[in-house]
Amino acid sequence: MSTAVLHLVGAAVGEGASDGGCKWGAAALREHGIAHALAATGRTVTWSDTVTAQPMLATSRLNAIECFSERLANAVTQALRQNQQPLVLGGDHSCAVGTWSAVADHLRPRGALGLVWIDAHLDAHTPDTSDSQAPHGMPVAALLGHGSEGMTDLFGWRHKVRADHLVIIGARSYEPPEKALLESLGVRVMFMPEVLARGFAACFDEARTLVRAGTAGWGVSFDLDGLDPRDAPGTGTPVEEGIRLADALQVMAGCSNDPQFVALELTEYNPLRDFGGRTAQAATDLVCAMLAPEAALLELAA
Ligand SMILES: [Mn+2]
Repeated sequence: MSTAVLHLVGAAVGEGASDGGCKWGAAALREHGIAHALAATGRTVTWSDTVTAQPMLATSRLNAIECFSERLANAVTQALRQNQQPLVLGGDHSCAVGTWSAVADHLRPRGALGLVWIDAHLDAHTPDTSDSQAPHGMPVAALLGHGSEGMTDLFGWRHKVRADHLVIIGARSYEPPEKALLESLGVRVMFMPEVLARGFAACFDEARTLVRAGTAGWGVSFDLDGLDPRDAPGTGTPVEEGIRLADALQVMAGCSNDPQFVALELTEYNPLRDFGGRTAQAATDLVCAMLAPEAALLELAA
């Protein structure tokens, strides 16, 4: 759907993490010129109002994320109703609950949502298992239907993503209860040793095939900490030995040209740790590669 208008939604949320720096991620990417770079690939780009988490209107951190999720979901729904392609810019990864609940709800009359989740972590905690109680460690569980009702039941229904329609790539830092939940549900996780052994290209191709099968549309939730910190140091929770940026740029280039591709989300950019702006540039290059129209890619290859 790369002919669709690209609808950028800033998700100003850092309350889901222990270090709130990601709250400023979308604003920093905007200032860095991400919209201009996307327009230069040939896409038509529009911004909607930034959705900002409001802890002062909430009763707890979890409640702040629940309220924020609902408001972000409404913004993403508006973009989809206008037949535009959402690009959600986080924000800590708790924003995924709002983003993908909206996409799933939009697709629902036609079928299910497929999701490729790129991340150093599994993000599959629930309030019952999380030591830190940080909601950015919970969106995968919530989308699968486990966790607080305010996160699982947006739009009045649960199980936004089915286990067999979700693939996680790049995981290398997680806790036993998260792995146990995903194993019990049968989610395919490509841990980092598998990515290093088979190569990112083979892994992403397999993941794409899996999430496209039996779904009405698919998308990518890209946590920047899935990348190697040598390429993207400015993230919420960096973990050594990740996916190399050059591989991601090459392998994911043009993936939005698939008519079944619905939305992209980029999360956990922390400008407070991005000295020199290298991570902002990595994030910009990534979204441009993934969202570039066919023509722009052919031009690059020539
Ligand atoms: Mn994450």
